Amino acid sequence: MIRFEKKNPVVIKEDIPDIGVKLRDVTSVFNPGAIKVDDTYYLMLRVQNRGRRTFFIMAQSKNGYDFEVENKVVEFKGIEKVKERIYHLYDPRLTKIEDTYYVMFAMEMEDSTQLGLGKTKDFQSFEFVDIVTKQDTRNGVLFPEKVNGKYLRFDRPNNHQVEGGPLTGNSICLSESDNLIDWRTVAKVANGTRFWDNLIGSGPPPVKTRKGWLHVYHGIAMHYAPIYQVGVMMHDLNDPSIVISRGTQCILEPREYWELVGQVPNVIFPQGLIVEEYDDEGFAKEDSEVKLYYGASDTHVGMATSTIRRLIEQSYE
Ligand code: BMA
Repeated sequence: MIRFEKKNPVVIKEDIPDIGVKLRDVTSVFNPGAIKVDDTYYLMLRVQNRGRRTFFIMAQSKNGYDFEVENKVVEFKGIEKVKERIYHLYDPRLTKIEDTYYVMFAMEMEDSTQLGLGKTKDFQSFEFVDIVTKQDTRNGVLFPEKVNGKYLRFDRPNNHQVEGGPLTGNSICLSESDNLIDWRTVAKVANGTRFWDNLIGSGPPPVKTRKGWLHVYHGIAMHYAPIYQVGVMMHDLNDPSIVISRGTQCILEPREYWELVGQVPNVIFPQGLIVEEYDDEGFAKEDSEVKLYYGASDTHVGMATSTIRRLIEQSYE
């Protein structure tokens, strides 16, 4: 992938307006969900205040790199039905299914981290749907359409304890659902390797191409201090539990100072992938440019570009 040259990082903490006491002179802005509707690019930003609490704030752009950040926080109506204490919502991913935009995010609660689901039709008012996991899980990404009559998602159960570190995970699973609320794990689809991606989790939601589902993910090298990088694999169109190809090298790693240095150093965390062109049947065109939005060192938002063709190629390299 090639870092966007004109401007990077594309969103920094100085872009976040003063939204009152809780969000004044914030610490960082990172790990955004992204989606393009007609000619508008939307980011759902993860903004962290000085109490290191996370808030979601929407931003819009007409060119994909100059973003105007809203001066209000995203509130999910109905989230008060959750009786357990919620500490943070974080790492949102945006997927359009039929005429609704869904947000899947991590919910850090008293005893575990679960996946939550929200929805909106206009990016102005948001509704909380439900908690959609039963075991500690992060990195949930919804497929943009049903496959064989089922809603699908990739998710990453947290069943790997890093010594002295967080509960994390080393395999991505495929889950299915009839109603987007009750989910069943179908298969473990990919494990971490002994090389650059010891621990893994999905990045942005998968993209439908003529050659299969394109799946960008993050891989963590754990040999010393963790390094978060980006990788790519392809899955069978009719049965996404089948991995057709998986790159042996990362396709983007921390190199710029703003990726190497920050709140958590050495982190590129991909969460939003925008495909510029789809064909009439809804497949991403191979020549289409893609824009990847990522959190850089848990401090800023970066953007890199590529094409569908190149990403598919890299899943074979
Ligand atoms: C992961 C998540 C991300 C974060 C990354 C690097 O486990 O918590 O939100 O960006 O660690 O700190």
